[in-house]
Amino acid sequence: EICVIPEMDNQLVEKLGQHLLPWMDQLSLEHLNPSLYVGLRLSSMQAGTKEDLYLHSLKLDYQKCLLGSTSRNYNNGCQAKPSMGQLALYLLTLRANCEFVGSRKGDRLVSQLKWFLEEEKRAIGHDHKGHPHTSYYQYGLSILALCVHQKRVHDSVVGKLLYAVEHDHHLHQGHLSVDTVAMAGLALTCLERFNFNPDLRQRITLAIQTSKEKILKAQTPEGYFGNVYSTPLALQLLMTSPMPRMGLGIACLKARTALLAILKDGAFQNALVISQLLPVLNHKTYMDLIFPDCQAPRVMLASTLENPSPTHVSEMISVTLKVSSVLPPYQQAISVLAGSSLKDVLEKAHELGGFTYGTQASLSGPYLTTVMGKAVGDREFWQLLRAPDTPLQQGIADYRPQDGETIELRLVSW
Ligand code: B12
Repeated sequence: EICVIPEMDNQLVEKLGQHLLPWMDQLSLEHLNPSLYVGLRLSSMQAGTKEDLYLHSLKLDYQKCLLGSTSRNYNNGCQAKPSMGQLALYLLTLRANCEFVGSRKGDRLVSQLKWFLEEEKRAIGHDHKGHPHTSYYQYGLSILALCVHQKRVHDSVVGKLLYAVEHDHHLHQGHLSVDTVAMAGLALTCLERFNFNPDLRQRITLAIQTSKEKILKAQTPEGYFGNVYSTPLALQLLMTSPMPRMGLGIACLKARTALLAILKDGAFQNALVISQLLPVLNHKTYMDLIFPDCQAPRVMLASTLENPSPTHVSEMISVTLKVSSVLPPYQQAISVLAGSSLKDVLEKAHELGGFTYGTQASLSGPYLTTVMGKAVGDREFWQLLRAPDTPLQQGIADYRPQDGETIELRLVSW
């Protein structure tokens, strides 16, 4: 059986693409997002010169910050070095533009990524009792990035990913992370295609099968794999190759129907998740970065003149903000304009006094790192929940609370 996503309404797909355009005007290192470029190149749409300029900025900044001077107090305007996963996404960006790393600079990037992986391998440890400093998601992503550039990694590095798939090390707080499993599956699929680790061949084939089965089992009654936002990556993996008798075809059709409904609802606001979905809607996956088709015709995206929020409501709503992970606990009803984001609520609470918070820019948007002066420790995070106990599926910038809702910020380990 095969997983196909039949053509979707062009206008709907174009609207998604248009969502990316404003992000592509933001060319500071903090905002540059290699995933956007990859998603657009694997989509049926293009942004013309804006896209070229974006690639140019990505190259300048990433190369400067990754290869720049190593002297401690001279950091050529780089706030922070891109992380392992960001470096991996940058390598995918180059492939999306049909470039191979080849030059001396490129080789240094490859070495850096390999070195990152070695460090992570060490952190996981011989007995697999430890954890990567980043995550298995970034571990898989990095192997994938090297693989599409036809760069091999040691069996011992691949072995850690295999072990994680074989032993459910993708659990986040007891829940299967479908995104992580999908990324691992994509990385292993690439390795299998090139037969880069022949001694591991059987285990790789089996682990790909296992990750697909896990994802199919994680399908919700509505049709999502995991949740709505992990469905794009899950589909990318399922679309890579057929599977014998697993109900694959039906499962994918069901996911497509669910996606279509939620797309019409406008649930895909986040540029990163859009960038993971666009390839799927164009029957492409990250596997297509192995031999990308850079000549494929893509339609030009027109920026919409449509005003962003045609809502003229000035209605106020009340949202209760609660933090119990600190002493004394904080709880306060905050009144904000209807349609405000959770970030607006936090900001308002801050203005009213008695509440502080801090964020860090990430490819998914502002990531909440500090609440009431309490910063997250190793493998901890500030979880966003709707009372009593429902974790939010969106971040503070995207989630828009309803009137009367209670939002809890809870420090948890993962
Ligand atoms: Co998360 N997370 N996550 N996450 N996470 C994903 C991004 C995704 C897509 C998963 C999903 O639901 N399918 C959603 C976002 C959906 C959307 O945008 N609409 C998601 C969500 C919803 C959350 C939470 C909001 C859940 C909650 O609390 N209810 C929280 C964030 C709350 C906050 O702001 N404090 C959350 C937490 C986590 C943990 C478990 C802590 C880890 C991150 C810690 C770590 O890696 N050291 C986590 C991971 C690993 C991921 C995952 C699987 C990979 C991210 C990654 O490494 N990307 C993605 C899956 C995906 O992207 N499809 C989900 C690659 C690197 C290169 O990109 O930007 O540098 P990066 O990575 C950083 C950010 O992604 C950040 O942590 C990464 C490491 O520093 N981060 C952020 C992780 N999750 C989220 C979520 C949001 C909204 C933001 C702004 C940032």
